[in-house]
Amino acid sequence: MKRREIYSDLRCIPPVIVRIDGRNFKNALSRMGFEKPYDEKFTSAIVEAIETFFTKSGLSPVFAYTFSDEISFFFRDNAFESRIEKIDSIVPSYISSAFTTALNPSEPISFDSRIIPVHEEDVREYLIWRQDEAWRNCINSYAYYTLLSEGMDEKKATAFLKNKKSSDMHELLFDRGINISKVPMWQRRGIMFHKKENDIEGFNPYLNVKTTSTRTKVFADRYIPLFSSEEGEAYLKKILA
Ligand SMILES: Nc1nc2c(ncn2[C@@H]2O[C@H](COP(=O)(O)OP(=O)(O)O)[C@@H](O)[C@H]2O)c(=O)[nH]1
Ligand SMILES: [Mg+2]
Repeated sequence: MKRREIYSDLRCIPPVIVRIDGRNFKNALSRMGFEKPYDEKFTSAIVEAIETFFTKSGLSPVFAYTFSDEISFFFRDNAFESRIEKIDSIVPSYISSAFTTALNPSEPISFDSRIIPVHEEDVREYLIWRQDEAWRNCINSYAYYTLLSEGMDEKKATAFLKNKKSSDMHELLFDRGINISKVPMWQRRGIMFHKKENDIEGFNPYLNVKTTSTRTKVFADRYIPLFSSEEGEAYLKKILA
């Protein structure tokens, strides 16, 4: 029987990005009564789950990037000896569980998972792509729920917004008093997590000297630059250094 576990030796080659995405979150979050299009409680629980992942899972991503219901992790090391079944099951199950611990949602939730092999120099292009999606998702969600609030049904709103240019949706919202470029930055650009080393000043009473030690903390950054900008390039360089 053991020989039938034919996928267990499938391996990837690091570095890799692991992206997980909430399954059916549009309906699930709506059923559970989360605010639309963005719910601070939901996002705080995702943030807490990612921080727990960094500090307690024993896995060591270089960074994580999240918006809406998806999270990308970047791994340089060969966690689980790079076994695909391990990575694709443990990462999403850990986050599901950490999210549930943080928020105690009224229904079970789950995430799918995929592994994307990348070269170090592809990471910026990947993040530019996902951040573009964060922006599209942001403007589209605001427009969609605005139309629903005016009494349009879901099918009609989806059809109405299909193939609409960002600038048209921008205008649609502006006419209704919503300036999309002024909504919180994390909704437009996503949230980045990376490790930050802090110097901790202490005192050794036996030796009667001041001491300095470094502590690594996870930092959830809700004010990130556009990865496509020069500032974004410098920002990523620092995180990847
Ligand atoms: N109500 C609510 N929905 C959200 C929030 N964040 C993400 N979503 C929804 O989650 C969905 C994520 O998109 P996608 O993964 O393509 O759809 P899924 O297949 O339903 O998970 C979008 O429809 C978002 O509107 C939130 O904070 N509140
Ligand atoms: Mg989803």
